[in-house]
Amino acid sequence: MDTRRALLHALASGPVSGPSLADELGVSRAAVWKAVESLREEGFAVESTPDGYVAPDDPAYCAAGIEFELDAPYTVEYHDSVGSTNDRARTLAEDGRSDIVVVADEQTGGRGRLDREWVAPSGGVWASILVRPEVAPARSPLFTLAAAVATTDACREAGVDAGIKWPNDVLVRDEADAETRATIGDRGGRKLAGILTEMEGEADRVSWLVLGIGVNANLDADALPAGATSLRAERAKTATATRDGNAADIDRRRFVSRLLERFAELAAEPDAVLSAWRDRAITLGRRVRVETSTGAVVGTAADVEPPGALVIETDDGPVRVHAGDCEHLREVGESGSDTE
Ligand code: BT5
Repeated sequence: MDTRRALLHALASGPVSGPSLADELGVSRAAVWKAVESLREEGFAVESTPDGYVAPDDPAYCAAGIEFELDAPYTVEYHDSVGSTNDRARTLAEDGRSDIVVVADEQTGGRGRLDREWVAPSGGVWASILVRPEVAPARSPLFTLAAAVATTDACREAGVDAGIKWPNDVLVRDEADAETRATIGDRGGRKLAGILTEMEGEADRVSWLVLGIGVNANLDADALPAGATSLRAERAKTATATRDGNAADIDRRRFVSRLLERFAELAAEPDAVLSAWRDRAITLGRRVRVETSTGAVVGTAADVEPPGALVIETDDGPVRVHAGDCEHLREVGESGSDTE
């Protein structure tokens, strides 16, 4: 463990005396002091007290803040602003790195799937996890599902009742209003988060996977595209906002830590991912229309099968789709006309 990491680890359990940490690690006192200074420069305000160095009460949203007390095997690289955290993670992958998470406060060139734009102003959670799992490329969709489960759980812990729309949107259930329906269609709810997975693989093994996760955290709805919502906007609608005074903002540091811990748990146990995904899905049982590269499939979403295919019961029997854009359709008998 490097000195910075060891210092962060030690700070998690109380005051740290510089000289004894230096002895313990077999490094000079100056090296410990340098590590303290570098944490402070990152924004992690280590205090000097008569008992030794002490961690800040309320660590900032920065690399050391996220790594502090993090129970997951990742290093964090933090940027105030970056083009796209996925692009940065891809560069790190090409440099041979792994188990690193790129986090940014703002992205100036955030990307969705199929080169769509992802709006990512300051205040959101924009993160890309770079891993090298020992699995065949065909199993990689399981990691996208795991990222969706981890994101949903972190949103729920933040007090927002999120669910997953196949394959990778995290939504707050809501009936679309007429305008939303006319412009972007009914997604089954307001979009809170999206996931963009990119990978490089050989025939039988994934070389690297980048799971790009974008969560609208402390943002106002008017900074976001139509049909989107944020954790702050949702919390403001509930009692959480009043209990905390006006603090409807979520603690992004804690949020990212929880998301990473949950993702690490699921990534270590890929066989448990599908059932966790089903439990949080809002798509199953719904009438859907999925636009695939070979055309639209319309029917009832019946199940999700390994490694992440949606099974749709159509008039001509079950059809399995592996990728596409999924729209939730109104049930027969619901008011208004179907969008089919
Ligand atoms: C996604 O694409 O939902 C994947 C988004 C992944 C973003 C993360 S942020 C960290 C990492 N770095 C990146 O550069 N990307 C990843 P897709 O399903 O194609 O949805 C894109 C569509 O969602 C857009 O066409 C808009 O309609 C809508 N959209 C754009 N920004 C949004 C936002 N902030 N919140 C909700 N919807 C948004």
